[in-house]
Amino acid sequence: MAEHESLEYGKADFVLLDNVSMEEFMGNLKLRFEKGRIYTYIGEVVVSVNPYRAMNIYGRDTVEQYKGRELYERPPHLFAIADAAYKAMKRRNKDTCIVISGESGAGKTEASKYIMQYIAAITNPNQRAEVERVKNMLLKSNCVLEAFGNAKTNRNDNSSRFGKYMDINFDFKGDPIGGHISNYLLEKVQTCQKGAPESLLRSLHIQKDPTAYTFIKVGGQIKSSINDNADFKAVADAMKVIGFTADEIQTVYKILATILHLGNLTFGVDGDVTLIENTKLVSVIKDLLSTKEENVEKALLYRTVATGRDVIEKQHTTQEASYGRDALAKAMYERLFCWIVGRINDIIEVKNYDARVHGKNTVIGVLDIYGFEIFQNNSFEQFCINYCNEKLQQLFIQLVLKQEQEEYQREGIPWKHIDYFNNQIIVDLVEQQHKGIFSVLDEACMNVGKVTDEVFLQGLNGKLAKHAHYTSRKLSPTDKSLEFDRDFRIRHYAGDVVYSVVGFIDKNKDTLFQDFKRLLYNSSNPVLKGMWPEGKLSITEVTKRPLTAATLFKNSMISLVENLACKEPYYVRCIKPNDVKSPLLFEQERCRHQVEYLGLLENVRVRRAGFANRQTYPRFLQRYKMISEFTWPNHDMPSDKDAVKKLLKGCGFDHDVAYGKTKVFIRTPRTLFSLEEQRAEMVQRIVLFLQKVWRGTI
Ligand code: AOV
Ligand code: MG
Repeated sequence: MAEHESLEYGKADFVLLDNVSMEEFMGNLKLRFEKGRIYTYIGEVVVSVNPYRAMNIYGRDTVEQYKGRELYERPPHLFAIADAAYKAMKRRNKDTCIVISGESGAGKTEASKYIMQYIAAITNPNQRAEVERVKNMLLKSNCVLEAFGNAKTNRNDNSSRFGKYMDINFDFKGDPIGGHISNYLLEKVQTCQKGAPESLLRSLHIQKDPTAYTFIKVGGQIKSSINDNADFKAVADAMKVIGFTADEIQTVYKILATILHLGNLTFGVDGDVTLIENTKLVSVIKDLLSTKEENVEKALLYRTVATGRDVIEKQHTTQEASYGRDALAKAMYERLFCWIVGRINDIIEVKNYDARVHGKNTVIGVLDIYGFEIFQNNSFEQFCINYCNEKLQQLFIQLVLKQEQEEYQREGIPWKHIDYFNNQIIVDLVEQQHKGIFSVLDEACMNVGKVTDEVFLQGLNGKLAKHAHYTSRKLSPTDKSLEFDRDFRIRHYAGDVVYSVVGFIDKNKDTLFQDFKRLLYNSSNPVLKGMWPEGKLSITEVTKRPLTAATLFKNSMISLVENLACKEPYYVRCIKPNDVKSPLLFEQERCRHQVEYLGLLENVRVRRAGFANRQTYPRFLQRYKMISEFTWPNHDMPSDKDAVKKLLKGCGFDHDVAYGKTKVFIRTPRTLFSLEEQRAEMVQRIVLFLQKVWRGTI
């Protein structure tokens, strides 16, 4: 427990509160925030409050203070948790992960960057060039992914519109040798014009004024920070450093430009012929896509369909053409983003690592996802994002609240159960086979004939009418928060969210006409062509129904959680102090709500009643037997458990431990630290002794 700070800053660890009550918790959180102490522990969990101002606590000098230290030796900090994860990985050969959670704008992405920066700073003491290169690429990849995957929202000016999990691989020396990024569902077309130089804009036929582009206007506010130009350069440089070729970078620009131009395309009719109104744009687009004008036109206006053995070309209505245009823009952006992640992975993945020579390669994973969000209008994307947050909360419950308590029970340690809200019921509501919302959605999409959002909503109402966390306008007609017939509401762990069903079906099917895929595949630009391999298939060869967006997302979440659960987890719980991005304002009610739904009070209770460390008796003896005459070199007790008891009693630590059936539980980290110190001293003495024997002085 951190005891190194003056009490004027409050308690550095919530476990030290006199009484574990909401009032005391909030009092401490507020006091520390106001004193500029944005981090506080709950045991090994870091609670972080977004300061909304630059803090002078991430520099080289701070890194030095935390390097190699134990958690409780320094004031709470992200660096301490990063160091703990690093030590666990290095000393015990464990794969670890750092899970950062909290709602939109709470500071997750910033935290993930500081953690990466810390890991980069403390590794590679020998300045090996290859390791330096890898570190540089890992850091730069952040910048590129943010440029393409973040956007301004109502909740956060730099909101992550994709989830990111990054594994950093380490060699036996503890130096980073590579990495892998998994990305999760990118939300929406939110391209921002990134302050490109005039000459480039001209070559892409892009106007300097961002309001000239429909997609930028629709996509929310225009990101007009004064740094656009510098940002652009940073991204361009980062791509170069990572190893994107000039052709690849050019193609990226061309795709972005195409997407912007597509947004301005409009359709009209002449008699019964659908046509493109601004044909000049088609000519620009065909150049950007390295294809022929007639191909672009045809793909936008016609659809090839197979009816039995015949293949015919069916003309779009203007409405269908607009739908196709938007789907194309979105698909191109999403594919571009995934392609960028894939390219980065190709480049940063560990190569030539031979475990037989170098020992086990271990990883630290850092998870930074999109936080829980509620907008004015919530759709499929918010639904997925909020489900993702439910999954992570469930993991936290499993690992921190549930398993911990179950272990005490199993081991026969006296324990009074601590209650908490288990959100499994909401996770099931979304993902359960047959009955869950995703299943109902997939079913509705598979319907032959009537496939509409309303049919989906009827399905939900039919299956979930009695569910405590689900309701809809139809089921609760007098409920004022449900304004429209299309609304349904989920009671999430972090609050109620009203979703509109409009668009769920389309977004779930996520279909892009094969004609577009073929158009892009037939480009004479090999980079673009490479992004669309399925364009190779002719219409008669495309038979398999692709997995829906919901199914893909659900599967990716399940495997993410499985992956995290088999690592040693460290948690950062981020809190957003206010809605106005103020460094001064601590909105009591807002913060209390977050403390509540994050389950932090329960976390303190479990932690406080619990034990910081546990080890099986044989393992404990193996490590510490040398510090006691009763156990060194061997003990003559009836069991290892008795031997451990004798050892700890002899050292005077008996009061701070509990003896379970198979494990010894140590309450405070300080005790463990003392044991470690005594062991180190003993090792030193033995080494000296052996040296003397060797030199013949004994
Ligand atoms: P998020 O990742 O949790 O939201 P960010 O990490 O992007 O939130 O933080 C939002 C903003 O808060 C940043 O752009 C900074 O201005 C400020 N901020 C956060 N942490 C710090 C810090 N430690 N020091 C100074 N300023 C900070 V989202 O991605 O929307 O869920 O999707
Ligand atoms: Mg973020």
